[in-house]
Amino acid sequence: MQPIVLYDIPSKLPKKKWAPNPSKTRFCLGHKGLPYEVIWVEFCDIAATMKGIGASPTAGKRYTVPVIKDPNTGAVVSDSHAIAKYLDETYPDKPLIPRGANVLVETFETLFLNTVMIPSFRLLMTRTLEIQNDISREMFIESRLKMFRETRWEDMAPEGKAQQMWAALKRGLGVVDGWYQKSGGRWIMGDTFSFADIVVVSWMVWWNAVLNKQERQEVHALHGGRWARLLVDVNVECNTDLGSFEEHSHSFL
Ligand SMILES: N[C@@H](CCC(=O)N[C@@H](CS)C(=O)NCC(=O)O)C(=O)O
Repeated sequence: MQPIVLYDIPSKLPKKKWAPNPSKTRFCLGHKGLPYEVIWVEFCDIAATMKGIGASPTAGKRYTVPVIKDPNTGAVVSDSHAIAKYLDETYPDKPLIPRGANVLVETFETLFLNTVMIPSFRLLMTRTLEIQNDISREMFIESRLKMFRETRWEDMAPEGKAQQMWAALKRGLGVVDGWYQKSGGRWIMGDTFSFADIVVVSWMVWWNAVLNKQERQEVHALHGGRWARLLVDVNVECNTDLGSFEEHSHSFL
């Protein structure tokens, strides 16, 4: 089998990886044990590169990553959920989305985003600017200001509001902790590992890349250490190495 090509965004971090959506695809490919290689695309080059390979835009008609190009079938697939479905259809061993659970898994991410990410997005975006390569800074600022309907970067997450967003992230995690407690197993679907767990952990890969050490330790200690444990468990399940909360990948101190 020829390696699948994964398009991902680099950063200033030593291992370059940081972005939540491409992380989902890394976990998916790892879970299925499929060989892949990465093509790094700067944030400012995503649209041109994706148009160039014939990839479709995703929600909001934006060109985004992850995108995969599978030389074994000729397929070019955009969007982390569509990629998970494509991988299950084309390489059915070790399913990512259990039969019949498509809608539930997709709805799960919307709920997770609304509960944890939306209330804290602006804070994480301002932190993300710090790890963007210089070439992408301007475009990152411009596009995120437009996305959040702001005109000045300072208004994205001013000090007092940043504290509230940080508190909201932790509160949201408390809700998700409740879901895991009710699941009857260590995964969202009880004893069945699924794309839903990949979703949760992929957003954590982002936090791990942008939060400072103290903040990471705080998340680590929350809910009996659930999040650090889940990150390790998913990495084991997927045979991946996508960071842990102990790893000090970056410091803003
Ligand atoms: N629904 C898409 C969202 C993808 C997405 O937003 N990716 C981000 C990186 S994590 C991106 O490429 N952003 C480029 C932009 O906003 O211009 C998916 O699940 O793949």
